[in-house]
Amino acid sequence: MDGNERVPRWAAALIGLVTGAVAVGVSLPVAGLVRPSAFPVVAVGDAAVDLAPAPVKDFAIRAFGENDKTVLLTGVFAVLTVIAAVIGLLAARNVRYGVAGLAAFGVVGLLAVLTRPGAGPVDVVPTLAGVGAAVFALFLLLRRALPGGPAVPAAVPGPDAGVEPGAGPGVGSSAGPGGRGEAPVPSVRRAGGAPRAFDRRGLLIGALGGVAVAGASGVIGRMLASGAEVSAARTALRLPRPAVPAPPLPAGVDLRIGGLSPFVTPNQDFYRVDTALVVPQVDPRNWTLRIHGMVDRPVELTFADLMRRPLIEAYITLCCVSNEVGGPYIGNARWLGPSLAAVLREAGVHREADMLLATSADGWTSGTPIDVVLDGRDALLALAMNGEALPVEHGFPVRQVVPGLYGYVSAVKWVTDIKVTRFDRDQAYWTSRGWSARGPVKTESRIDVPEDGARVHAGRTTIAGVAWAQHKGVAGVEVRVDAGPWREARLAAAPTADTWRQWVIDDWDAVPGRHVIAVRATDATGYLQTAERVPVVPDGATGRHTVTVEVV
Ligand SMILES: Nc1nc2c(c(=O)[nH]1)N[C@H]1C(S)=C(S)[C@@H](COP(=O)(O)O)O[C@H]1N2
Ligand SMILES: [Mo]
Repeated sequence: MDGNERVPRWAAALIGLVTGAVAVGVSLPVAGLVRPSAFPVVAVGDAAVDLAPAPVKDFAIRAFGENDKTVLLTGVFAVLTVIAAVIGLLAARNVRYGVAGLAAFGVVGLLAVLTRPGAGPVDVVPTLAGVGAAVFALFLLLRRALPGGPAVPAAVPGPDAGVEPGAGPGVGSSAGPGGRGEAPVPSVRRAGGAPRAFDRRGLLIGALGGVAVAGASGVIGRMLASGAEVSAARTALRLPRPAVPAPPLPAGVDLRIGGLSPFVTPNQDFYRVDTALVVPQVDPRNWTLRIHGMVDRPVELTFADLMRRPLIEAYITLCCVSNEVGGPYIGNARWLGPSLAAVLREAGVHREADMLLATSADGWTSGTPIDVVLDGRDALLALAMNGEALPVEHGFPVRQVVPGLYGYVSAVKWVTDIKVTRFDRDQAYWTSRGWSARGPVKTESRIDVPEDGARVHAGRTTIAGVAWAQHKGVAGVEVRVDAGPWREARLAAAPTADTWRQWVIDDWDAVPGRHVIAVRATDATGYLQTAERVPVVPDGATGRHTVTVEVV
């Protein structure tokens, strides 16, 4: 140990950080070759999302939202950074501790990787490669920091000679590191008890080398995982014409009011909600959809099979059960795809079956009521969104879309497997985490204009928004200012009952002061949107959206 005490703490921490960077950097391209979800950093993050215990669950459930992914990954990286620095400090005291630390690190990675849905034995390779490279880097850096014969292994009592990577590339050159003009402290060169001095320059050069290796392999890894091929396949796709085109949009479907959500949500503005820390890259050429379980004739469909089927085009408004009253997790698009019901009928669904357990390429599941899918509505295996192939983050190449159901029970993206089953036999992802098994969309409405907290000028003012009651249809919207009477809003047209509907009041006479505007919708069944406030868990929020404005 004696000599190693001469490695200053900062240098020890640096050795740890570079070692950690090498581990992460090397595992990334290997994961790119093996399976992107076998990248241990993401697997640990995914496992954290899935395993979140009860107290963290509310938070994890909000991890429905997409910012939380960045937060989570940043957190994982922050923890990794600290652990790596600690491993460096330990290794400087005794290289065995450092190796043990890296091994522990690897075990956590392996556990996460192997518990991912659909994990196979090859998924251990990226983690093992990363840890192996890190052990190598650790020895190398320690060796450079304390040059001279047995410096590093001397810290390892016993059979260290076998561990010593002395034969490895670069190590031998530490006596005269690659092309360096001047030698390090010459006195440290000789082994055998001669004092060994910390070689700052040697270490820094070694660290730069480590960072370069980590960076280069990280870049290669990103290229491998970037989905360039999938995105090329997506761009090359020629969409067939629909056998059943969507009815032409009636005039006046879009009131074109500034600040009001457009009737059709552009793809780039469409909300995104999923548990995927990295977007699954699914190549349509390798994609298949297996339909099995309680059916007479299990089938496996290719993407070409789907494209050959009669395609239905429909405007359908999709919304998320975790959308708060007035929230943004809702959008309306023109979807295109074969009928899910027709595919199921061909497979021959057993009478006792009541649920479709659909699984995505990344192992997420939804549980959809079969009666809803078979009742004649446009339940689709969608392959296009607003006239283009599904954007990758919205489920390319194929996703389910079922009007009238929240996304978590119906809108599985990157779908690869549909098991025909029963609610009392199988549970889907969110249902096993406290959300209700069946998720019919609740009749709701939202004020888009004016915005909450806005300052508006006194006088004639427009109030506008959207209302939705998918597959029932919106029959009326009323607006109230303060304690005034409910006033009937003018409804924009809607092509079917499956989309949201814009509404407007264009002659509110705003008088100076603070005002609270409230909205409520009535659907075509005569149901009036309840004022009762309930949270999003377990089956969707209710209550009336209000905005408060300052009229000046
Ligand atoms: N594979 C997969 N599909 C999924 C999810 C998911 O986490 N993974 N989330 C669902 C939820 S909760 C919603 S609301 C919709 C959102 O679809 P979007 O991201 O295209 O708006 O996708 C659904 N499909
Ligand atoms: Mo959702």
